[in-house]
Amino acid sequence: MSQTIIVLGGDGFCGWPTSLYFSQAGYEVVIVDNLSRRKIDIELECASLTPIQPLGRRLSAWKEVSGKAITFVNLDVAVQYHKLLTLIRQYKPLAVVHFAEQRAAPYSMKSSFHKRYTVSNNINATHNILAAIAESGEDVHLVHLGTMGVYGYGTSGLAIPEGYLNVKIETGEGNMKDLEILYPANPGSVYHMTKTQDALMFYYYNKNDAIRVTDLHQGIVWGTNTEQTMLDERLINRFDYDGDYGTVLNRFLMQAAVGHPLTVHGTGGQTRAFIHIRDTVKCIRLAVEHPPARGDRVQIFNQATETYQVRDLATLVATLTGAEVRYYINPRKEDAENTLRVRNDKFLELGLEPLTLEDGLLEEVYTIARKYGERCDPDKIICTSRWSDLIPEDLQGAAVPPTD
Ligand code: NAD
Ligand code: USQ
Repeated sequence: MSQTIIVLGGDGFCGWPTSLYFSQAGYEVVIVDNLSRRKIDIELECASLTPIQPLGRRLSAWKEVSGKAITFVNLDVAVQYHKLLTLIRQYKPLAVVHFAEQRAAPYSMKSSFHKRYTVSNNINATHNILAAIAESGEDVHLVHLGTMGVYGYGTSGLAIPEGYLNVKIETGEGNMKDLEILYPANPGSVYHMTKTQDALMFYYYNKNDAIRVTDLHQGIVWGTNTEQTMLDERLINRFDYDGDYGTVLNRFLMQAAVGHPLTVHGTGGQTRAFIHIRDTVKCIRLAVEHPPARGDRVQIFNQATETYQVRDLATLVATLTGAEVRYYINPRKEDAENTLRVRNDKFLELGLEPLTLEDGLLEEVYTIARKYGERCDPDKIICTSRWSDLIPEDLQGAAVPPTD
């Protein structure tokens, strides 16, 4: 059986450490990436807090350190369909891991250009890979990085199930029928909307072409290093901190490191699901090694290990570092407060032993942020992308702190 894994988006924050993890484990890894994320850094006039190396240098460093080669193919998955098809026919991979999408919600909301780019890139990328697997006739397992955000962030009351929801519907004359449906989609940004569309494409191609698909509904990834990226400075992973691409916990740790107030949006009552990057890579390997059988429906795992309220995270980071917590007008349209419980039994059953915020890794991220703090451009910290024109443009001012 083929031991090749094609990693679409393998130069990115999750894709790079995943590629190294599979390579270390003895798989043949082929990275496909069009380097669009690096080009977006140029557009935003911002760069990773950590000094990530050009991909060629990363790969030669990995060869030097591990003795293992990773192949790189520069290809736009959303556009270069025939090259993608040829690649699948050539390698007949065991699995394709699909990270190759525009993944920042604020970036997707900056302007009509950014909305249209995100839709066109993400939906075409996902459709191209599905169509290519179908046309190739190869039995390839597609593992996709989706998001917890497909479920929405209202307070539903129930622990979010893994993809499917059991419902009862009235069929008339008082008769009830049990149904299992995809959990209703409730996206909170154009980016999240593309992930809900991906889910329908998986449903269709699975039904029509029996493509084996695992969709990983992942929470917010925090941390930066994995065992492999720590082996050599040249292998260092990306650390996004800016208002578009930086995610909340890494941002708070970086802000504390450079002496900026922690930027809590609104009341900080938003509850979100989290996972450390070291658990991300483990989960993806577990998913690759536990594919659904051919003919099985789309397999959905919730890839999250903890839930936290944003203001509690700010308090935690402030306690650890002495940073000031500041409340900003929320640039997003989202519930001011929500509760969230998430089922993650499937990964636990497969043996995942989750890392938690108590495992000392906050300190590790803070140390990295302090080490590279001078690379931070303070002008890029505040989120300027607004969800609606109704939200005031001047977000610099502090808003009223929450009341209990
Ligand atoms: P990233 O932007 O760092 O990496 C994505 C990579 O894909 C980049 O290297 C980019 O150049 C590449 N890419 C994008 N479009 C492409 C295309 N058309 N053709 C070829 N390459 C393309 O993002 P990330 O944080 O690594 O996220 C990866 C995936 O995981 C995304 O799909 C995202 O939705 C999902 N995810 C991320 C997080 C998180 O907190 N980072 C959380 C949940 C889910
Ligand atoms: N937030 C702040 N202050 C900040 C930044 C964010 O209070 O400085 C708040 C936001 O308003 C939001 C929450 O923190 O309520 C999370 O924001 P985020 O930017 O950390 O995460 P999000 O936009 O949801 O997106 C990230 C990834 C995305 C992934 C998603 C998983 O960028 O790719 O899909 O997390 S999830 O949130 O579970 O849908």
